[in-house]
Amino acid sequence: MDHIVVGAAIIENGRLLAAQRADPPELKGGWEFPGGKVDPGESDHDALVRECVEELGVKIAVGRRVGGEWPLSNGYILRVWLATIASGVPEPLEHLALRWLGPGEFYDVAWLPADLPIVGAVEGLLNGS
Ligand code: 9L3
Ligand code: MG
Repeated sequence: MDHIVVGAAIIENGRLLAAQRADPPELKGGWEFPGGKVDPGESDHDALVRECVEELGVKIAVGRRVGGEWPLSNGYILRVWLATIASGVPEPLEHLALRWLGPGEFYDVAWLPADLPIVGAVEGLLNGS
């Protein structure tokens, strides 16, 4: 669908996967939930699975939705789901780096402004609050 971006909050053993963007220049170095634009005719779910294969080389299992629609600065909206890794080990195929953030480390990276509020929502879901 037009203007929809999907992102994955991938959790493993209580740790959250953060990915450092390589581009565009204005976002380079910022940390995000991996994901990307939904293609025309593609479901959100299929786009999320596809993006995690392309960007990380892993097959994910999609879980609960994290909040509703998170605004992006370019008029797009971001939809985020919790996810776990079904197979593979994530590699930064399109990012500068990946980091697993343990409990208490969720704010140790410079999240993109759009993604930052989502981190709190992820924490809330994990803590059951
Ligand atoms: N974006 C922001 N936060 C995210 C993701 C996956 C994407 N967690 C923004 C960055 C780009 C746009 O959405 O401006 C499209 O993302 P991509 O297809 O370049 O990854
Ligand atoms: Mg992307």
